[in-house]
Amino acid sequence: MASLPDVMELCLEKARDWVQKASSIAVLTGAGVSAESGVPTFRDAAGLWNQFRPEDLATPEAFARNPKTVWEWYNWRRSIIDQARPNAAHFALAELQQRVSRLTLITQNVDGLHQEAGSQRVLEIHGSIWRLRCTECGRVWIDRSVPLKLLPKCACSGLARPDVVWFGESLPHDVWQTAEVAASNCDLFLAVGTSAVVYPAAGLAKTAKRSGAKTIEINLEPTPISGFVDCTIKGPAAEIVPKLLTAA
Ligand code: BJW
Ligand code: ZN
Repeated sequence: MASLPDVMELCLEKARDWVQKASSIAVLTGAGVSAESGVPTFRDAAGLWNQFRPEDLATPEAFARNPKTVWEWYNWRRSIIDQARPNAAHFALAELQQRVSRLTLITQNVDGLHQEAGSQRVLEIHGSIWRLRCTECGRVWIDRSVPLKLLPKCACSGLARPDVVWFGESLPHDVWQTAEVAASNCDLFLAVGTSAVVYPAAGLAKTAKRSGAKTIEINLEPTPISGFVDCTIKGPAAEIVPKLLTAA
């Protein structure tokens, strides 16, 4: 009987083969892809949601109740992300985009590390921690200052909020549409470092599978999508993703 490392090797071989043959790839990344860059995840043992309550910090109601508390938390996270650099997984995905005729990178991350690694046309379905949005006029702008002077205001004097997607909020319509189309039309779908519990992002793997794509998951732990993807590779993203690009 094949041992566990053998099964993993076989899976990696299969995944490499699919990557080499694919002409259209969609990749969904989550916090796990930035973990090795020092950016905290949400739901791991040391994750943000084990230290903070999402209902106090990541809902529009929380911001309306106490914008200063929410902004202080985002300022703290901005300071961590500001020090972080892309890791080997970010760089490998950027390189893969150069090699494949079509690669759509869909990220739930707000840190901007994929773009810093060189990925193009990144679909930030949960927004960006570096963008601000006016709660009055809706204007959006980039401010990379760390720390941000609180409370930030728009030119119209309206209060600004982080341009991220909180629980109960809609995803940016066009960005989400493009992500769904990419998942429906790809021949290979990769889910990297996501717990696959937050919807609608978590539904993209099933969309891809239903449309006939091969599906691969890379994660340290099993997730709700592990049961139906074609292949789960257990391991750190910064080690496994570069291996997908090497010759089989
Ligand atoms: C490693 C690793 C390493 C670690 N290598 N791996 C259907 C069913 C049930 C509920 C809902 C539903 N539809 C909607 C909902 C409600 C809700 C929801 O999903 N709730 C569930 C939690 C129950 N969804 C919403 O409210 C969403 N809005 C919405 O649906 O509007 C309707 C609509 C739909 C379609 C179009 C238009 C409108 C909004 C969700 C917003 C989520 N916001 C946050 C905060 C973003 C801003 C910020 O960063 O501050 O997004 S919450 C947080 O979770 C963040 C993340 O992007 C998101 C996902 O987390 P992620 O990335 O998966 O991280 P973790 O920590 O959970 O997992 C890390 C994984 O990595 C783990 O598995 C580790 O094992 C692994 N890992 N190190 C490889 N080195
Ligand atoms: Zn304004």
